Amino acid sequence: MGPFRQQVNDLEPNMVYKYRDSQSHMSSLSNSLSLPSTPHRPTFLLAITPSYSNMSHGKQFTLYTHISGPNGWKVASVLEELGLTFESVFFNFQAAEQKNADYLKLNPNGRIPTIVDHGNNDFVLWESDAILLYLVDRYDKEKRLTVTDEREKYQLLQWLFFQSSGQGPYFGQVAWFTIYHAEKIPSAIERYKREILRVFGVLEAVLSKQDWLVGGKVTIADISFATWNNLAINNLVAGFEGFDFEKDFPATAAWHNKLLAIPSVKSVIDQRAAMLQKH
Ligand SMILES: N[C@@H](CCC(=O)N[C@@H](CS)C(=O)NCC(=O)O)C(=O)O
Repeated sequence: MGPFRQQVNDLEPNMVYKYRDSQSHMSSLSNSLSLPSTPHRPTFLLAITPSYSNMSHGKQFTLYTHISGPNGWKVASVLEELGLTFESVFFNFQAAEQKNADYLKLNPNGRIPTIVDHGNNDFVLWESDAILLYLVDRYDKEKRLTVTDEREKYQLLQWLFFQSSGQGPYFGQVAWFTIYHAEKIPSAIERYKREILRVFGVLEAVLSKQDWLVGGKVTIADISFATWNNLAINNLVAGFEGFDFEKDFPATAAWHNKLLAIPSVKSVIDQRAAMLQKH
């Protein structure tokens, strides 16, 4: 039991973890990032069922996620877009719930997101882009969010790999060095902010010639970038050396706005903002 945990054994016996955070104030930056900067005080936390997979919520998927983490919301948007039902279990990172021994049995990496597909013998999968691929391969029967041409399939993978190796981890370092790293190291902060601009530059070079990353239509490749980009634009590089998204990266801005107009993408961005406001 962590310092802020209260175990309630006779409530909601099949929920894994739920918490409600009574904390009312966080700085605007930490509000938008993975970890709250001030002490996090859940008013209750349930740590109950021994089984992470046999859920009784009746939804097809369980999604282990976090109210702020862009990678979890990305998965939620594709689940929503494909009309799949899911129950989100939000971890409290401050209480290190993502490192809980039971959760590590599902995801040895101790991070979010992880899904359990109760419609496929409780199949467990982690790494957000692997999850997106699984969802479209198995459940996107009309191949709306993916491609079928062989060369385009590899291009789709190329963008997903670039997102998971070149976008998410670098963008996350701005959050780390701005908020959580004990020492303030301006050169590190600057390096990663510049890396965000570099990634926007890569996207701009491509999107100034085509509307979508691959296949001439929106796919999971585009969607996989949306939540981190949104955080970067509105927060991580906001105000950095006169950063002006629309002016500096017009094609990427137009593409991003088209992504935000997709109901499932807009929905998760709005849900995230509303939850951060509340917590
Ligand atoms: N490449 C992974 C990254 C996962 C990741 O870093 N998730 C963050 C939240 S967005 C996390 O769980 N952080 C908590 C931690 O590092 O303990 C993916 O795309 O799923």
